Amino acid sequence: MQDTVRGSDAAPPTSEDAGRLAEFEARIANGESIEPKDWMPERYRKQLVRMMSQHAHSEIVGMLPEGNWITRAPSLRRKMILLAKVQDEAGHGLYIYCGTETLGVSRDELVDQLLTGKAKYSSIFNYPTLSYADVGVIGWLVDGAAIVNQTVLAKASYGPYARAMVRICKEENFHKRQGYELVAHLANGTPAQRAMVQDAVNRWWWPSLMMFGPHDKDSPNSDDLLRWRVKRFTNDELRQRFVNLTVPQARAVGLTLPDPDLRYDEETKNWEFGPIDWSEFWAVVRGDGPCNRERLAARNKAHAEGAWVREAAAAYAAKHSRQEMAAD
Ligand code: FAQ
Repeated sequence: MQDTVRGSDAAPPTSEDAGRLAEFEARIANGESIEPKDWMPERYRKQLVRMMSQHAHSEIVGMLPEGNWITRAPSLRRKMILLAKVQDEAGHGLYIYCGTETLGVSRDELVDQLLTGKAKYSSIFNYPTLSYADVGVIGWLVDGAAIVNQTVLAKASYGPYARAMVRICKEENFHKRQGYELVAHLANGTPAQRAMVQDAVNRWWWPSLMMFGPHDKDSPNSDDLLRWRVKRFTNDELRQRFVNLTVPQARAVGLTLPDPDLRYDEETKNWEFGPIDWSEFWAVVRGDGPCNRERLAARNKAHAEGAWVREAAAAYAAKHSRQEMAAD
């Protein structure tokens, strides 16, 4: 399994550590950024490796559901947009793997955890993409949810992660806009197009709400992450923010959301929503979602087929380092 971050593996703090911990927490309280060579509690490092690696894996596995439609895009324009978007997700994965490596873990190790099924990645990418409308709805809802989460992570206390998020969020904004533009186009199209996009919304709505993680009371990692300002808001707070932003967008294009309990609360100014099916969420997280096995098989196949590229790149780097040493 991935490195545990549970309490039992932590050595009891020495008085020197207690002083360093107080200094570290004072820096965080002061809004300072923690950088790779700074002292940090082992638990902070492990929490970051856990969360950042899961995030990087999500970006890479997240290429698969939409990538499924690249060869069947309905026009050259749609194909170019989708290609650019899926390629961006690969870049996001690479920035975050690089950020995770600054915490003393190698990318090979992280990729191995993904390929052997030991690592988690976002539940959302274990659902199938059944029509081209799914491409629009993923951009609108899934990238929309990612933006709500990641805009806050751009202020996370760990510098390399926060800086990666700034750039990623700029690109995610383009992703969301292209998705919403496609959704609006279909919603204003023929009855068949309208039915297709409504069906996609019906399938992606609840899994999008699950992206924010379990309810706060069932979120064992939130305490550490909030105390050390990796997270700035809880899972439930960000989920609510997403719902509040998204309901008016659905209404603007005449689409409905599949929740009979959805209603606006004048007092809290929130869109209250119905219960989330957590048994579905945990089944997907455990590996029993509709596409978990397919996704891992696709990543393993791609990794095996890319072996010759990694070998050639390593041979090229070795050749250049020999040439540089000879020239010195
Ligand atoms: N799926 O204690 P918490 C994208 C696990 S966006 C699977 O609340 P935490 C863009 C969690 O790991 C998607 N597992 O955990 C894109 C933990 O298990 P562990 C990725 C989940 O960390 C768009 C356990 O449940 N974004 O890729 C999920 O405090 C379109 C208990 O949970 C990020 O990763 C889930 N949804 O809060 C790409 C953002 N939720 O590790 C392509 C960064 C929870 O103890 C196409 N991550 N779990 O064994 C975060 O903000 C946080 O890690 C949360 C979870 C909010 C995801």
